[in-house]
Order: sequence, then C-alpha cells, then structure tokens
Amino acid sequence: MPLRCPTMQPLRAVFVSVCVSVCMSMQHYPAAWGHYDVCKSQIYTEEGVTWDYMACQPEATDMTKYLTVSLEPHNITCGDPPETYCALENPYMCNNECDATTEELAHPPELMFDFEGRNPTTFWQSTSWKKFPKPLEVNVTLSWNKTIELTDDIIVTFESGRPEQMLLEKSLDYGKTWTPYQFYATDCLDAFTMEPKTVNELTQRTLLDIICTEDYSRGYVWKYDKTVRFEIKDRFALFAGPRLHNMASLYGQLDTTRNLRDFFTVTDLRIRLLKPATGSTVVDENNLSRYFYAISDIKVQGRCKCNLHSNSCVFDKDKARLGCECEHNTTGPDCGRCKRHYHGRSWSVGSYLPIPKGTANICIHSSHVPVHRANASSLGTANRNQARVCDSTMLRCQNGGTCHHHQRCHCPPGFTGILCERARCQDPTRCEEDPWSGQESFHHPLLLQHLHFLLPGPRGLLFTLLLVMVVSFC
Ligand SMILES: *[C@@H]1O[C@H](CO)[C@@H](O)[C@H](O)[C@H]1NC(C)=O
Ligand SMILES: *[C@@H]1O[C@H](CO)[C@@H](O)[C@H](O)[C@H]1NC(C)=O
Ligand SMILES: *[C@@H]1O[C@H](CO)[C@@H](O)[C@H](O)[C@H]1NC(C)=O
Ligand SMILES: *[C@@H]1O[C@H](CO)[C@@H](O)[C@H](O)[C@H]1NC(C)=O
Ligand SMILES: *[C@@H]1O[C@H](CO)[C@@H](O)[C@H](O)[C@H]1NC(C)=O
Ligand SMILES: *[C@@H]1O[C@H](CO)[C@@H](O)[C@H](O)[C@H]1NC(C)=O
Ligand SMILES: [Ca+2]
Repeated sequence: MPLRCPTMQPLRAVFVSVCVSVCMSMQHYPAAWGHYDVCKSQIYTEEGVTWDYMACQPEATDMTKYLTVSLEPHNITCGDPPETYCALENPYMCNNECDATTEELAHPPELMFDFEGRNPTTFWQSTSWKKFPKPLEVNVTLSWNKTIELTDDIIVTFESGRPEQMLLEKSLDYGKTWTPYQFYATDCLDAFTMEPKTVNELTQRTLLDIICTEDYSRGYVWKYDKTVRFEIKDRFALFAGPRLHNMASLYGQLDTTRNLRDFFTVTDLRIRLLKPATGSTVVDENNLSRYFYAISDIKVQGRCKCNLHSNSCVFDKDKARLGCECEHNTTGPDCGRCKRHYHGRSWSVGSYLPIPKGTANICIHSSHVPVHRANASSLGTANRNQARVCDSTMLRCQNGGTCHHHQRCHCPPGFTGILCERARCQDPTRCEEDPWSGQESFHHPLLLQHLHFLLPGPRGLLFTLLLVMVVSFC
C-alpha cells in the first residue's frame, strides 16, 4: 500500500520535510517479500540528505533467454541423415519425419527454448535407438557463464514419452565439476539402487538430500503428462509455508545457512537422458525407430546472483554475457568483491536480515581507519535498534525454540543456530557432513549484534570492536 502525503496548504513549510522523510522511509520497506528492489535511497535527517543503503537483488525472470545449450554426443540431433520415426504406442504409425536440411522437418536444440503456445509444438529430437542394446544416452547441458539462483521449478516437457531413466545435474563452477540434483526413473532401485522418494517426504532437516523419484517417469499415461520437474517451490515451502506466504522465514534461513543458499545456486544444469520411454518392459528390437527423446520446452526461472549488492543484471548481447550492475562499491560479475580503493573492510555478502530491509554491507573507502570502520558498518548501521532476529510470524524459531525480545531464540537442548535450525553435534564424525554447518555464520553481522547485545556498556563495546577486528582479520 503506497503511502500518500496529504496535500497541505498553510502548514506546508513545516510539514513538508517530515512528510517527505516519512514517504521516503516507507518506500524502503518492500511491499511483499522477495522484492529487494532498491539498493539505496535518499533519506532526510537533521544533517541533511544522505544515502541509506539496503540489501537488494534483481527480479526473478525467465533464464532460458540467456543460456547456451550444448549436446553430447554432438551429432545426436536427428535429421542427418533423414529418419522416419514410429509412434511409441503404435509401431505401424510412422509419420514422424526428421530432416535437418528442411526447415519444417528439422528439430534443432533451439526449439527447446522458443516461445510455446503455438500448435503444433516445436521440439528438439534425438536420433532413434539404432544402436540397441548400447544405451541411448544424451547430455543436454545448459550454461549461463554466470552464477544464478533458481526461484521456481525447473520444468522439462517431453514430446515423446518421458524418459525411463534420467538424471538432473548441476554445476557451481562453470562446468568443471558436477553434482546430482535429482534422479528420475520408473524403478529407482533398479536404475540407481536408490529408494524411491517424493519431494513431499522431505523435511527441513532433509531438504538438501538428493532423491530419486518415480513421479515423472511412469509409463503409459505419458500422452497426458509430459513434464518432468525439479521442485524448487516445494522445497522453499518447507520454510516459507505452503503458499510461500512466509518468505521472510525462508530468507532468514538462506541468510544463516550457506549450504541452503548454494543448493539453489547454479552456473550450469545438465539433463542426462539415460533411457528413453519404451512403454513396456520389452524393447521391440525390430522397430527401434519407436524409441528416441524429444523435448519441446525447458523452463528455468531464476535471478542473477549478485550477493545482495545489485538490483539489476544485464545481458551484453555482443559478448553474450550476463553481469550484475553492482552497487555498494562492489564489483565483479557477482558483485563478489570490493571496488579498488574500497577495501576499508573486507567484502561481505549483503544480508536479508534484519527484517525487513536487510543490511547492505557496503564496501567502504580504504582511507577509513580500522577502528572507525568496525564501528560504522559491521554492526548493521541504520536500524541496529530495530534488528529483529526472531518473532512469532515472520522469523519463527525452529524446532520448538522460543523467541525472546525479538533478539534471540532460546533453543531446546539438542538444537542450536540463530533460529535453532541446526541439530547440535553429538558425534563429531557426523558433524562434518551436517548440511547445516554454516561456517559463514561467524562473519555474519547478526552474530556481532548478539555480541553487542550481550556486552553492554563501554567495555562491552570496546570488546566487541576488538572482536570485530579479529573476526575481520580471520
Ligand atoms: C554426459 O556427461 C557425463 C559427465 O557429467 C559423462 O560422464 C558422460 O559420458 C556424458 N554422456 C555422453 C553421452 O556424452
Ligand atoms: C557421431 O559421431 C561419432 C564420432 O564423433 C561417430 O562415431 C558416430 O557414428 C556419429 N553418429 C551419427 C549418428 O552420425
Ligand atoms: C517399423 O518401422 C518401419 C519404418 O522404419 C515401418 O515401415 C514399419 O511399419 C514399422 N513397424 C513394424 C512392425 O515393422
Ligand atoms: C564467461 O565470462 C567471462 C567473463 O565473466 C569471459 O571472460 C569468458 O570468456 C566467458 N566464457 C564463455 C565461454 O563465454
Ligand atoms: C561508495 O561508497 C560511498 C560511501 O562509503 C558512497 O558515498 C559513494 O557514493 C559510493 N560510490 C559509488 C561509486 O557507489
Ligand atoms: C563511532 O561511534 C562513535 C560513538 O560510539 C560515534 O560518535 C561516531 O560517530 C561513530 N562513527 C561513525 C563513522 O559512525
Ligand atoms: Ca518449443
């Protein structure tokens, strides 16, 4: 709800500055969660006009416009030489022709990303399973050459039957290393020796588990269900509630647990097609032109990762490159470092906390002396006093913890973390693998706030400052 200034006549001169500053400060507060769209704004104080800096991020958008696609093997696309395909459900219906030299009959990879909604659909198609029993395997790799954060389900629509075995992989290092994201099979045990699971069985504790699902591979009704999903929103819902009404809780969690944030972050995705739809248990070896892959559409929604230091990400058409337009004196494709001469304090990611406008953690000029710098920004500047760590609606303490004075969660025995989100370590060998071991949290401004809170008075402040300096040199 936008705040309007009442129109004023006689008292205008008196009220105008008050009103302007109220209007301006209202503006900073995002109307809905997920809209960190302002990086800084002017505020009016007794000392005059100054800048107020906020955490910010670009809007989520259709990321398929900015990717490059590559296929392995490179000559797996149909049509060279031309081929005729038969329908999976009827081997005598053979009217699907693929010819790379004829535009109407060609099925190049671009057709996975063109505008859908026309009829008939456009799709990429592979060669058929001519070399049976050698597996028909294809890698479809999507690369952004930029770190992006996924915000919605990945949806792959198959024009043929959905594959009987498939693996979605992700990379966070521009394709150097890959890790599984989700396994898909008609029979998970048989294909990957994994127990079948669905995303609905995941909990906050197991959210980072990699599962094998049979939800998107099952055969015969394929004509009516063509999609294979990687469920981002269901995973978000574990923190944000069923209709994602509580995004603050999710953001709070993303803020405090780096592994969670990284889970939804990628530079590349790879769809590994491992076995095409066969529609039955036996493969009809006499007519292998019934078996192939065809994908009509891939949806990937996300935003550039800019470390909460930018609200816009631009695509340089000439270089075909995505990059954040960095604020807060940061630079780099992900705003991942301070600008030259702005190393007054070590770079750090912006923070979604405190609610609601976050902390910018701007880079400050190197000429600022160390003590000065610790005092100025590490403690969350502008609204240190309003910093909310927890409450009963937006940032709930997890696992039965209770919120005290909005400043800290009192956790039940066995749990720890800012929101009691982490199980306390019992067995040190398991702690290593604990997905919630948020190593980052020590650098988190919140922690510094806690310290400040716990150590009142000038001595406490001095100690805090020393600690801040020690932490920033670690
Ligand atoms: C697909 O990529 C994986 C590595 O992620 C590789 O091992 C495999 O051989 C590739 N498959 C094909 C068909 O090139
Ligand atoms: C694809 O290329 C490989 C060599 O790169 C070759 O062995 C294979 O026969 C080719 N397949 C087709 C269908 O052209
Ligand atoms: C098999 O495919 C060929 C075309 O490759 C087609 O003529 C034939 O009708 C198909 N069906 C059977 C059962 O052979
Ligand atoms: C990826 O981006 C970097 C700069 O961010 C650029 O130097 C490099 O050439 C790009 N690589 C590709 C394959 O486009
Ligand atoms: C850099 O940060 C300072 C505050 O430390 C600010 O006044 C200045 O405008 C910023 N410069 C840029 C280029 O963003
Ligand atoms: C640092 O703190 C002192 C008081 O604690 C204050 O007077 C001074 O203005 C602060 N410096 C900055 C840059 O905020
Ligand atoms: Ca298409």
